[in-house]
Amino acid sequence: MYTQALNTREAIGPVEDPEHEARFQARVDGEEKVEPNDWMPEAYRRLLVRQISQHAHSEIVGMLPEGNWITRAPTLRRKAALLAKVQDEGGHGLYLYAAAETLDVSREELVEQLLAGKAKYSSIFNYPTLTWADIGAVGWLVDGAAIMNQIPLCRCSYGPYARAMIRICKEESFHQRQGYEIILTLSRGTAEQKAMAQGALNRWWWPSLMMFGPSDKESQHSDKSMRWKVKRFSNDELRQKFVDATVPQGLYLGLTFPDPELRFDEASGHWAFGAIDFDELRQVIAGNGPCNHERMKARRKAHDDGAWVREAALAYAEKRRSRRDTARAA
Ligand code: BYC
Repeated sequence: MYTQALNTREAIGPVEDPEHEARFQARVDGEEKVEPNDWMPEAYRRLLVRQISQHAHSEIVGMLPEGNWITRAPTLRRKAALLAKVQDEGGHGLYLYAAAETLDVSREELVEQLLAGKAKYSSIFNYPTLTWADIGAVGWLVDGAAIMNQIPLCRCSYGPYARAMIRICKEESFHQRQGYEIILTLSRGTAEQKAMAQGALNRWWWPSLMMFGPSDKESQHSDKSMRWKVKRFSNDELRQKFVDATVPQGLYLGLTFPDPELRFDEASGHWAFGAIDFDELRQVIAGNGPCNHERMKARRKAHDDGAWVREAALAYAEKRRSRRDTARAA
């Protein structure tokens, strides 16, 4: 892939070296961007490959629960918006795979890890979209959580990831509004429509909070990630920001959050919420969520069905290369 051509790191020097590491940390602390050909600690490279590839996989698998409703959207306007949104998610996956490829790993390798069940993707996409209101909830809550997590990634120390995130965040904010508008329309509709919106909030609220990952106490990567300015806020900090931003939006809709402990805490100025079921998150990440099996089956089928496209693209590239070689030789 072309992005790998950016990377000529073999010529740059040893991957573990305290002197280089101190200089690297000073650059990061000084808010300089790290670029593909710069020296970087091997652990920094691995942390980025892990996070960026999981992020790319999440975008691609995330197309499935929403793609499921394209043919059933209630109006042409809703259908066009949903189609564009799902296409955007595919585009986000592609920018992210391209960013990962600048780190000495190929897209083929990453996709293979996903299809073999060895790579993670966001837990949220292992929940089903049962009603049209769920499409609203995915936009409002899932994209809302994604934006909260991803805006700080625009300032991530690794240049290609940070730059990819700028465009992704612009598109995500449009997605969030389209979701909120669906839920707003339903919550101002008939009693049945309002009940649909409430049902979607009931189903998606807790899984959305789980998107931010384990608690700070349990998070394995946060320390390093914050030191290297990949992450700018901890999992719990971002989760709290999301709750503070989202609860007033839900109350404006006249909906009730499925959390009897949710209350505004005057002393801290934050919304306090009940305990998250982190066992459920662990189960979903381990492959035992409601839709893990179905999602992977759909991805494998799409990959197999697309084999002819990849073969045709390779054959076409080979034909162009050999025509160019012949023309040069003449
Ligand atoms: N689901 O040490 P921790 C989207 C894993 S796409 C699954 O805190 P870290 C959208 C974690 O990977 C949304 N796994 O990790 C698309 C690690 O396992 P490994 C995706 C999770 O990296 C379409 C272990 O648990 N967004 O927005 O410091 C339509 C320990 O965690 C989850 C991104 O990928 C989870 N929820 O923090 C609509 C954003 N949480 O790798 C919307 C970029 C944790 O050691 N990623 N794990 O095997 C991040 O910001 C961070 O990677 C996380 C986790 C906050 C997710």
